Amino acid sequence: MHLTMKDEILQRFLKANGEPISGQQLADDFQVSRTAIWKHMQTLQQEGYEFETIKKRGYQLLSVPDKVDVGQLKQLLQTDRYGQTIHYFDKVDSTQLVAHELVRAGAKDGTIVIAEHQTTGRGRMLREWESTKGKGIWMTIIIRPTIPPHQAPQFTLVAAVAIINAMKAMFKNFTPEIKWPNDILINGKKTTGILTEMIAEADQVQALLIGIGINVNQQIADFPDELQSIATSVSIGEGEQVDRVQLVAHVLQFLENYSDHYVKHGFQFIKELWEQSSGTLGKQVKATSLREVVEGEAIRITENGVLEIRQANGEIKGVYSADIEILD
Ligand code: BT5
Repeated sequence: MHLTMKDEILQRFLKANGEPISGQQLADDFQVSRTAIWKHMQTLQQEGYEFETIKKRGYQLLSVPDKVDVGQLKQLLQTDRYGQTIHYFDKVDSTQLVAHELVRAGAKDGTIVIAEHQTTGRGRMLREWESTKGKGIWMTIIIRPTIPPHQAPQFTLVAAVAIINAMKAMFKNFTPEIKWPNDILINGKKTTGILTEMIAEADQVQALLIGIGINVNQQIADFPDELQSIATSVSIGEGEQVDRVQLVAHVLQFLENYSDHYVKHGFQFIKELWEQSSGTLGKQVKATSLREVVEGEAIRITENGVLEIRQANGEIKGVYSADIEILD
């Protein structure tokens, strides 16, 4: 991954553990003038990094802003494509809307849009997604898999298992569960929502826009009243402040692996992972879709990602897209 000089300067300060580094030293190392170094320092300060100038010793990094640091993210990422192009914003209406524009402009497979704050974050069916500033991961990944349009909904499940396994790799104090189709729950409350949108021709997907919203560092009081009883965050589950950059890097790594695996080898492996983390199968559920309400036991997901429900009269119904209420 190519780092800009500003990113590399920042890395030097992060590795220095609070020790000062002189402007002359940096100028020598990067073979540029001290003025050029000073300009990069100015930019870092504008981005919220605080430095103190210590006479004869140079700049000392005092604090880093609480934001998803793109330089750090680039450094951590070991993916081939996912996250190799990053569009970072302090504030946007919705990362999905920005991603749609980028797709029209020809954005590459794996391009991500990430924002600290969304003013009109979106859920499914134009519902609102609350995106508190600086506390979550509000991100859209543009992917261009070679698949027919009817396979697109399975990517919601691919994304769900990627996020679940990223969380399991990083956190020990909770076990995240998937609620079909697009929620991740911690202790029964929603911590993550996924919104998969598609741009396609009749027989071929042009792009999928996988929107991922993860509540990371909110405390309960940070949520609006109407969400306080149904929402939670990773930090509440884990019991400590969480490094968002690490979590983004893990999610992108798992997502790249799983979507490549899915495109090459089909749904079976994803299905098994999904079943291992399902908080829906075996439960009594009520599925409300635009067309109907189906109640019964959630018995399995099919090869197409459809949820099958056994109703009280024994009849099995497949549900394609719905809101699920778990009854027991
Ligand atoms: C979702 O919709 O769960 C998909 C959410 C996707 C959000 C991401 S953020 C990055 C990208 N850019 C966007 O604009 N969107 C995507 P759905 O299943 O329809 O759930 C929406 C419902 O979840 C709302 O009606 C609320 O009840 C609830 N909700 C809203 N904000 C929440 C939050 N922060 N945490 C937990 N629940 C929330």
